[in-house]
Amino acid sequence: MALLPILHYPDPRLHTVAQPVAQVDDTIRTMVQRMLATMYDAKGIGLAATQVDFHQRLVVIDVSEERDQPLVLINPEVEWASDIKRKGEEGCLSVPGIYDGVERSLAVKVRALDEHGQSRLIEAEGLLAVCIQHEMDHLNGKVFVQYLSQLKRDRIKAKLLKAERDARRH
Ligand code: QAP
Ligand code: CO
Repeated sequence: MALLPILHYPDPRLHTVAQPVAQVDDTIRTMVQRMLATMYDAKGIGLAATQVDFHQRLVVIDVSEERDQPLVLINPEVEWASDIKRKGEEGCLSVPGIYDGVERSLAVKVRALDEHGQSRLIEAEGLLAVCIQHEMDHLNGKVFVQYLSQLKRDRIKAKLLKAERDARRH
């Protein structure tokens, strides 16, 4: 399965708000397969379509140790989020090598379509709940570094732009 290039922060395309998937058809299912392959190859636990420059509301996740429990969320909507929040360490395939604390709801209930177009209610807590919130942010054009201070964000931007420059000079 062909891998997809992942956009890196501060690419402005990461701030695009994704459109709803109109129909779960073979085009979407192919995109799901390519996104899963890309996520597993990059050793990620979650990937939103926005990160591969496809601006429809589609997310893939696998938080299992064995990397054999793919979760596909199409047009996800939060039905409920716990008022109790906790700060946890996050990273992002679009922000390589950077990890910092972000506050998220401890648990969420999310309604989404699966790859067959079936509506499902996902009740998540722990790492899965954090991952779902992180990936749904991407669909709204939000990257986790936007929760950090301006100073940290500026440092991260500079570091990633330099890394990109150095990679290109090779
Ligand atoms: C989002 O992130 C997430 O910097 C998914 O060098 C992260 O898969 C949700 C990754 C943490 C909850 C907790 C990051 C891989 C993967 C890197 C990822 C890297 C290699 C990030
Ligand atoms: Co991310």
